[in-house]
Amino acid sequence: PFLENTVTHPDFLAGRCDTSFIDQHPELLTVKGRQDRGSKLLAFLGDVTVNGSPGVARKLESAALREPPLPKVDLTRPPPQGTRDVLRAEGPEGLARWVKAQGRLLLTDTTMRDAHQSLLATRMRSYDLLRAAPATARLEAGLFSLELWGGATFDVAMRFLREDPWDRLRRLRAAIPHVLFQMLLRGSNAVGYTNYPDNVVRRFVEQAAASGVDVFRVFDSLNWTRGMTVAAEAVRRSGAVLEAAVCYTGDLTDPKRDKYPLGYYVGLAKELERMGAHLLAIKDMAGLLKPLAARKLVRALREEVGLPIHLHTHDTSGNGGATLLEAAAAGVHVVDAALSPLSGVTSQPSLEALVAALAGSERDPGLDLRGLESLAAYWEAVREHYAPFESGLKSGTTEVYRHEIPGGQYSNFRPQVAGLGLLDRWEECKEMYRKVNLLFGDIVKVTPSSKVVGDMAMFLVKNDLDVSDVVPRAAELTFPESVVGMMKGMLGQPHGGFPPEVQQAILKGQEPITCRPGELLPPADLEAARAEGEARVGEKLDDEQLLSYLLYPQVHPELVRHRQAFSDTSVVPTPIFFYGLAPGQETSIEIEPGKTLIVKLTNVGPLQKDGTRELYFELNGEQRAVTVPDAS
Ligand code: 3PY
Ligand code: ZN
Repeated sequence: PFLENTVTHPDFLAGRCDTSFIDQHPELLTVKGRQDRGSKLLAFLGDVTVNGSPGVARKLESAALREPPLPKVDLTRPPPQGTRDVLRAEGPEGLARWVKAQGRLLLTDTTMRDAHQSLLATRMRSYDLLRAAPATARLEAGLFSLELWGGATFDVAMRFLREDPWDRLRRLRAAIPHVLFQMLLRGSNAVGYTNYPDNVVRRFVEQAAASGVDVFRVFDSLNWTRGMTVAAEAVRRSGAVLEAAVCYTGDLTDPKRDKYPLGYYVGLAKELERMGAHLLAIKDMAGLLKPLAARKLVRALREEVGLPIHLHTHDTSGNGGATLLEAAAAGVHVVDAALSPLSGVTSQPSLEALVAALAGSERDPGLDLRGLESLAAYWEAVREHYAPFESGLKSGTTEVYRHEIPGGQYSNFRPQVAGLGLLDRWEECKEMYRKVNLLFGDIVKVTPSSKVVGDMAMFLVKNDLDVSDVVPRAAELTFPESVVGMMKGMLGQPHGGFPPEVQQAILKGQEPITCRPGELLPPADLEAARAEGEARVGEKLDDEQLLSYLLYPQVHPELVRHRQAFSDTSVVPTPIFFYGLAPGQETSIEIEPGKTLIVKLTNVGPLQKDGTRELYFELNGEQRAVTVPDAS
């Protein structure tokens, strides 16, 4: 019925049948009854084999990719106890006391979130995360936490990987019961790019805590603490750990850059302490915190603030490891690092290198290096599967001290620039990013404020303009919506305000707001949204799905339609998911524990007059044919 419906559909006949065709026409699949899971997966495999995967510009040969070697660990023994047991026994305040009482340096492994966000455009699939989970639970039992959720992963999982971020969280939680799970929450922007109504932010936090998040790193993209209050309260009420972040920008070692002196950070940290934070994060999202600045900052915060301090940096300059060691010497309690194959440059510094550097010292993290190396061998092979998503940056660069592009944005900014056909002007785009930051008054740049600076930089380069054109030529220019929104106050208020002449020019007479944007948004009617979402996808939405819909009302229905058409494709091995099969190639897909499909592509038929191809498969030894619209 699927094929019959498809090839007679008017859009299809008119050639409007790119890879989103099926997503937009789920009715094709339901008109004449449900298909079994095997057929749906074959339809998916046929589609990716013929049409490729959205966003994959360069197709790899999936058969040539090696199988990532899993560490040899005894999985019959339960994973050891860990920090989550401390939280359960002592509560968030007790956990904070426990952290302060440790002499060893505690570590957070960011491999499963920021590392791939910063190196591979956030494309790491649950398939690869889940396979590593049982070994991680055992070999990294001594970590402070695993950062594995939030930031851009929520959006990218749904939009590009076509998988459910909640499902990822729940399944990782089941496999790793004893290590704290940490997520990155963008204050009132939650895991999105705009402001959400307060009740949506609250419900999101409650649900994330219920589904498995223990530690919420909450930040505001302009360091505007008022923008963090709703999320912070919700985290505390849920019984989870509130790790409130001060975002670091500028340069504490440069007396000429005096907009953000030590006192600025200490003042902010005290505000966050008063807000009820259990831990304080220094969030150095671009890797601007030089080693000597880290020493100064950690010392000052230890003296002036009672909270345990958790440092997050990026290794973009190549100085990240030195920054962590200086911070460790100055008494930081926890630091972020990533397993070596996903460390370095725009990601975090290497976790194993840090463990090795501190071995035998009073800050020895106490993790087994050999065990970490065996996990690293797995991730090294996994990374090879994601080659088309590499950002292209091969080595550290001190340029970051000038352009100040966050690590998590860098791997996305370049493809955006390429998408606008501006890659040959990449150097100019980075320089424009720097100039736009200064035009806006030298602001904190982290999602979403960093995206606004990036949008403006691309806008100016694309239109052959300079920052000096913005004020005099404002009347004739249509600035990006995100830029207007930020100038209007929709991301909150920056330290010192926006330069008034720039703000007025961009707003063209609109009045900026100074209140918390969430105060202007009426509460979302959750049950009405649920009914609307259910009507759009033709199935029930549970509380998790409702939140996905509230945060991403366009993307979530596409995810559901993808599942309706193709079933849950998160079970497909990564090389096949992105690059499809070649004739003669076989793969096995475990659709649920103990239930495996063996799929072999035997042949790909020629292009038919109607724009389709016939693909011939063997599914568990049985011949099957699939007709796929060829979008090329
Ligand atoms: C995010 O918000 O996704 C970030 O990683 C910010 O650094
Ligand atoms: Zn980061």
